[in-house]
Amino acid sequence: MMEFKYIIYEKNEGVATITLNRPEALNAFSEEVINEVIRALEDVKADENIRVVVLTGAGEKAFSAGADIKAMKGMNALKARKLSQTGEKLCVALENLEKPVIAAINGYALGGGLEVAMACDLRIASENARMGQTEINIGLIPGWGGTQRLTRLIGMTKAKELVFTGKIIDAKTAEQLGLVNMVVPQDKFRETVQQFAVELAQKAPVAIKVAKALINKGAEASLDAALALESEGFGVVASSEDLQEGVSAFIEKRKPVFKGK
Ligand code: DAK
Repeated sequence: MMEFKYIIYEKNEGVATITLNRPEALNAFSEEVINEVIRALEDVKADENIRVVVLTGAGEKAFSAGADIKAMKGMNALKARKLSQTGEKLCVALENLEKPVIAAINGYALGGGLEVAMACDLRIASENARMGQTEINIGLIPGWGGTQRLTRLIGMTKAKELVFTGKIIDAKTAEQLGLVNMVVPQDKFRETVQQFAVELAQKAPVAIKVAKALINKGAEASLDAALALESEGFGVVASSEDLQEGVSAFIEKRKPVFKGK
């Protein structure tokens, strides 16, 4: 088993759960935390039994209250640059992972905490979740893609409002803005997330992998180029064993068992 100090890494029913585990600091992202999450994601990548990742926070209060503010005191340009690069590396690792990642937002997701949640594919919030790009309050701007990913997710009007004011919104508002996929009562949160993740883990892995890449890459391309990419991806998925299994299962009126091949 891998050794970690700041995260808990578990595997269950095809789902890997990475829990940020510094509840005394509201799971703030220090460089060590980020590097441990990146290391866990490398294991996820190598483990073909793992089909879905859940990223969440320990305790009842926070997913993550953002970058570690205490570590920023007296930070020079080189250290800030390193912190920015490490955080970006994590976000890119989440986006490029060929498996879906669910951010299970169990409380505050502020600043860098929200940015990391936005680099995940889906966001499930508990009723007590609170989200915001609060950097402005300490004289900063989002530095792990928040100005860009937030805008792509909810549009310029609301993105500017959140980034300029630093206000914290509740789970319901986040759902209305399209920032989270769903809101779940707090007492059913962990089990609902796991159930959702297990269902996702049973979907065809090749199709999910290609769909994730197409949606991410397509967002950066012209419609023409993106549609061409979709055709290529469709070709790949159509030649998968998973498709043959899906078709056979349909004809035989049974549940498909996908292998990711
Ligand atoms: N970092 C470090 N410690 C934090 C923290 C954080 N972000 N947030 C909370 N804590 C610590 C608190 O200091 C406190 O520690 P002790 O005093 O007990 O030692 C403990 O967690 C519990 O917090 P509170 O006592 O404050 O709890 P409350 O319930 O009263 O308040 C709160 C909860 C979430 C409203 C409050 O803690 C808060 O406002 N926290 C700060 C949230 C925030 O502004 N987050 C955004 C941080 S800025 C960069 C790229 C990206 C970024 C930075 C640089 N580069 C390119 C260089 C990203 C920046 C950010 O994320």
